[in-house]
Amino acid sequence: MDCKSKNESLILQLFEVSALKFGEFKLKTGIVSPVYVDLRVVVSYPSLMVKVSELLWETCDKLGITYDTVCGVPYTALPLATCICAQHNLPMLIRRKEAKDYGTKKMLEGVYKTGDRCLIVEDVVTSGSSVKETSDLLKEHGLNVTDAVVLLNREQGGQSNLHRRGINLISVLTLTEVVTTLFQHGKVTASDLEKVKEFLAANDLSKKPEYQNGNKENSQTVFPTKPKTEERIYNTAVSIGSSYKERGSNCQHQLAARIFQIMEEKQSNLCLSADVESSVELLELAETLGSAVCAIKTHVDTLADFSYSVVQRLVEISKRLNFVIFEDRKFADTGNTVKAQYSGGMFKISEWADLTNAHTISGPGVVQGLKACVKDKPGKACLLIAGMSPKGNLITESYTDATVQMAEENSDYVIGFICTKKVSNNPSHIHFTPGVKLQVGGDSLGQQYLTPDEVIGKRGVDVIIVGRGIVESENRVKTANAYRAAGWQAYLKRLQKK
Ligand code: S5P
Repeated sequence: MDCKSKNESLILQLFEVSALKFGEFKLKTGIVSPVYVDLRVVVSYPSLMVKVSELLWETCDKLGITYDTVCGVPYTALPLATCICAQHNLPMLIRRKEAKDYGTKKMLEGVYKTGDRCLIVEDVVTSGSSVKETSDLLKEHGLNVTDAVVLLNREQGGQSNLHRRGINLISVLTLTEVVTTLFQHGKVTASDLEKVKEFLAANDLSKKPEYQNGNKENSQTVFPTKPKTEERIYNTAVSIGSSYKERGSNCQHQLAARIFQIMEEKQSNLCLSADVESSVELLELAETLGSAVCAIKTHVDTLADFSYSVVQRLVEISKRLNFVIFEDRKFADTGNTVKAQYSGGMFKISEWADLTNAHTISGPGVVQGLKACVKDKPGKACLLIAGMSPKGNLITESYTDATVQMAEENSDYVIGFICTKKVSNNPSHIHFTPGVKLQVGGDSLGQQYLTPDEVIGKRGVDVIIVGRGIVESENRVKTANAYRAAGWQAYLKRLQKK
């Protein structure tokens, strides 16, 4: 049975068991709704419960969502999560709604490690507040939450509200699909269909501040990041787990599209960090390794003999060998200062670098300042530093969240991140990860290295940045090709898991 007919048969079954009712219902929020969804009854129909769980699992599987453990939002989704985990041999966690008043007083039951990725399972999403509460608790316990799967999305803004919180909501069914299918099968009237459509148009809770910031009933719980005024829903046919090719053909920014295209064409997700002090050596690296990489990252202020003609030569090589030039300037000052630093001085970075990067510590002004220098150059872009590789760095989860939010708000210029793991579910965002070597380890100054397999395969990033692993090797060409192959294999393996 294909997806469409599976959904159709499920909708009809849910209607038969009165999990979906039409009429006039006053919700706990006070809103009068023409439809009432009560999936609690599903537990009384074991074969239907298994069917629902399988569809939840399959929907995630098709999108290539990866996770280490699963947690159902109490209480209706608990048996659904249990069925998924039992059927697919997955570990599960149980969130308590109230702490026990005896014994350990734990709010989260089960075995997990810090950094484990947890998939949230939910029956119905309206404003998204219950998923958010569960995600908050999981995050407080050190788990990583990026995806939630729901049987029925009531399409009242829950997806946008959760997305602001960095959670990608995957839904098996939408209310529109449910009511349209029931109408096509003669189960509801044209007037029911119209009433639901009108209700949805008038009740987008992502536009209501009290819901944007969390649960209306519990206004103490607030999202840490500023709600966005304009929300962007991703095309669910293309996810962060899709191929570079698909992501490239669906993204708006010229440079992001170009990077995805180069990666696909050259089968390379390797960015060389050309950290050398001599211009001759920089150009030699570009000539010899340019064909194996998608980007070359520079620190021009470390060149002892910098002259503007060097970067002009570099641009010429980048065009010939088809790679992007990324100046790792890590801008971090006020908007006005970074504007001068980006376009002026002796480096004039905005003239020749396709890509640069910035810290977000000083707030959105940094992006505004940089953007102002290249407003007529659509091929220029910036990465925001959402995570760093060195030991003891001070970046926290809420800093990362706010950085992702800043990227969303500046999608005309920001195309991704420097990070050590996937931080955004936006398929247009490119994740660049430094601190990569074929062997794990570190240096004496705090650098920490992970392997291409770990960062691309497990942590879901897109581009590996490799410096000394290549530059200090005996045969740079051979080593660069080994990194290129390792990065690409890890990516192909990740795609196959989809
Ligand atoms: O967190 C970071 C961010 C960056 S951009 N950690 C990093 O190592 N980098 C840069 O990546 C760093 O400045 C250097 O240019 C490169 C890593 O070089 P490697 O020799 O340690 O591979």
